[in-house]
Amino acid sequence: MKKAELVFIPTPGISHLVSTVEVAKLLVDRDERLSITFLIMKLRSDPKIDRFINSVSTACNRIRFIDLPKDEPDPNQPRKFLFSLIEAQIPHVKEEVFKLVSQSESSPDSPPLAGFVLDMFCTSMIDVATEFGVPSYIFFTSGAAFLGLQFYVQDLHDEQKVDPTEFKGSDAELVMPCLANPLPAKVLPSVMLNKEWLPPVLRQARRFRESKGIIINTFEELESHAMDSFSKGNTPPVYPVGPILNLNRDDGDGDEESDKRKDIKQWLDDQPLSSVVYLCFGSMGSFGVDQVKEIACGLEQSGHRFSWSLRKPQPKGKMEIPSDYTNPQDVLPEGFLDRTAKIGKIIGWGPEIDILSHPSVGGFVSHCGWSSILESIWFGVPIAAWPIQAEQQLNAFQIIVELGFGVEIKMDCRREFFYDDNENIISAGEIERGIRCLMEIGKEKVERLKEMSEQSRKALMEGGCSNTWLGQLIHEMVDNI
Ligand code: UPG
Repeated sequence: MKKAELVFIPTPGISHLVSTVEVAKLLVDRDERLSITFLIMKLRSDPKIDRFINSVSTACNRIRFIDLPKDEPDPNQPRKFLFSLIEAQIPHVKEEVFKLVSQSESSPDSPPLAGFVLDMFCTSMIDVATEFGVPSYIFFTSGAAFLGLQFYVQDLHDEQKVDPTEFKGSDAELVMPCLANPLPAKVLPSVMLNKEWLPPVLRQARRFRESKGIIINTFEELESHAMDSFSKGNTPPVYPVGPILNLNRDDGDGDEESDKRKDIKQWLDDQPLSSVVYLCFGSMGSFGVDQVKEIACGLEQSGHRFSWSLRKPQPKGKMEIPSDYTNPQDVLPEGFLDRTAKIGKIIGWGPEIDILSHPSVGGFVSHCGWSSILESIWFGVPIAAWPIQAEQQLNAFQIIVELGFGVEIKMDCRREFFYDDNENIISAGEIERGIRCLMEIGKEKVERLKEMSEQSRKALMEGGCSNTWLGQLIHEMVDNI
């Protein structure tokens, strides 16, 4: 039997790490010839990440994890931090891969190295794979439309000599192959409108083109337009193998996290069917005190039941997961907790999968991170879009305009990468309106969402699109070496 070893290199953010590990699980579960070594970049110890990694390495004996040496962020260069962290790891990656290759050469039982699977931000490691004479695959944790947009912007810049940053503040609408509708320039991701960030975005897209294939966390039925555009364009093969979700979260037993989980479940069990609006803004999602007060007022005015993942603002200039408040009343309007005691629950970091899968949850106010979108589709919970950063404005456009099952808090909302005191405040009135729209969402949208939810489940079943693409990917990775 021809065996093969893959080296996976994720970036440290929890959403990227978790979905990269989940795709590795899909691969080893599907084909017993495969084994995978993860090289993990650690910023600092995070119990959530540590627990997740421990549970996977205990459960899957063909996936193992090696920690790369820790690197501390340069507080003066928060924007450059991710890329410099990745660059700094290149020598350590070479060292670990060298050990792996030497081991496989000296022991007939060790599988030969067949390739690298790199997080979308780790394209500089393509050169390392080339040095070892193996191909690189990219794992793209966002949707196919964002991948298509990156190729479109790079083509616009390199071939048509248009500077995309000139679209900042413009009313232009851009027609591009990866979307069925014209994209208003005001929902272009900030990185594409910013002179400092554009060069790495362009570099990334150019390097994607050098890879042997791009594995993507989506499914054909969700993004058929974007997937068609790849089959016509000048790109490497794109493998949509999603939705890749971490549905069986194991939080251990008897610890703080599992007690919290039980408490939230108990509270949701006591609420009527589809009555609760869940608010959560992703792994890095938090707001300053002024915005928190507006959200509280908007919620109260809407009169709907709620479960709110309220967390402290990210420390300025640091890539840290925001922590929970010890005393949320310190930042909420006076008397808010008493007045809403019977209808609301402030939860801090919460078990999103448990919440979205609970029948009492009827709507999700979300920042539109790609994993949250896939999770909400899977469980058929409609989203009110409140994008913050990264590619989230585009994701909001997709669910509202392209797919027609999302509603809007504000589709073109954005703020600086790292927590910014001068964030654009969304008023309580806008939030109240968005929540009402969400909780009174029309039948047609609900039907469309339900249909997509069913498709997302079918995609992973035997004979489903993503399941078939996964088979083709493995064939490419193993049979052609
Ligand atoms: N989550 C929880 N509890 C919380 C908050 C988050 O379980 O209280 C989970 C959530 O279920 C999801 C993940 O954390 O699985 C968050 O992922 P995602 O929704 O993708 O958001 P981000 O963490 O913000 O993800 C980053 C980028 C986003 C991008 C995504 C994938 O911010 O814009 O789409 O990575 O590339």
